[in-house]
Amino acid sequence: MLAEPLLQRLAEARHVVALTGAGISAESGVPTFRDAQTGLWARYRAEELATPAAFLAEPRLVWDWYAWRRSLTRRAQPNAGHAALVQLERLLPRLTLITQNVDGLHARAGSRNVLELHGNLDTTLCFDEGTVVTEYTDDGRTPPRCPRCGGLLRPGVVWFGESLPKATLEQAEVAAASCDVLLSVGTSSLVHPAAGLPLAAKRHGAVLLEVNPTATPLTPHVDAALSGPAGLLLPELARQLERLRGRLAPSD
Ligand code: BV8
Repeated sequence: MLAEPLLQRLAEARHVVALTGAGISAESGVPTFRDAQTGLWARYRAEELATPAAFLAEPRLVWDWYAWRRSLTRRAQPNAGHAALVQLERLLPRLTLITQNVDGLHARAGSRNVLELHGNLDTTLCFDEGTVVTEYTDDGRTPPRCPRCGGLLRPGVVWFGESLPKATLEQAEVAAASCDVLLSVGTSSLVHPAAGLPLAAKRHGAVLLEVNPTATPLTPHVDAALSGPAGLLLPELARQLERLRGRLAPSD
């Protein structure tokens, strides 16, 4: 697990950022973004479907893909990795959780301060107006239509080629630039601008930790690469921190 000096840096951190990707939800049974797609979707690559062009070309196909993913995430439960981040939020003076995931599992696990960079599967937008639609009638047409303008409805996620929500991205950039430790968990570190946040943190003097069973483009830049599943390593990290806290408690 984490070497003592780095654990000490984590224990003394005033502000920690956790950046998560699809890997933290893998142990909840939610396929990662770059897992080979299965069943009906085996012939498509996620990056090909998660674009405005794909939606305009095949609205029913893309809507159904997101409906299928929504059905998976609704059945999924947060796992020990999500729970460990809730525990770290309690153990640390300040934890900012930035996620690329759209599955809502961090909030369901109890994390409070979550920045969803790429939106959320449970939000629905009017494609033409770009506004949130909370209620609509399902008249059998797929995708359903906007009750206000009749435009196509779409999932409230950020597609490739679309800008991230401005305020959320700014909050994430400020957090990365001001944290003492950044923990990158379960992300292939390929998608920008999210993938740039750990290096921005490092440029501002933060310690970089990575939790991932495989190496990523970020790995050469981190202070410690914890190789393994988040569901195992994050609870161990929280336990190490708690034990260290216990040792420090009398002199606190
Ligand atoms: C934008 C929502 C301005 C939709 C997603 C700079 C350089 C290069 C390219 C670009 C750049 N700036 C912009 C781009 C283009 C593009 C991009 O980054 N392309 C990449 C692929 C080259 N970015 C954009 O288009 C972004 N928009 O920048 O706007 C702009 C506008 C026009 C033109 C240019 C710029 C928008 C990006 C957002 C796209 N939407 N999701 C949906 O979900 O359908 S991104 C999608 O990928 C998911 O959100 C996912 O989270 C994200 C990243 O994937 P990961 O989370 O990392 O998941 P992945 O499957 O890849 O990896 C899983 C990892 O987990 C693996 O490493 C695995 O080893 C690990 N793992 C597995 N099991 C476990 C585990 N880890 C721990 N425990 C386990 N048990």
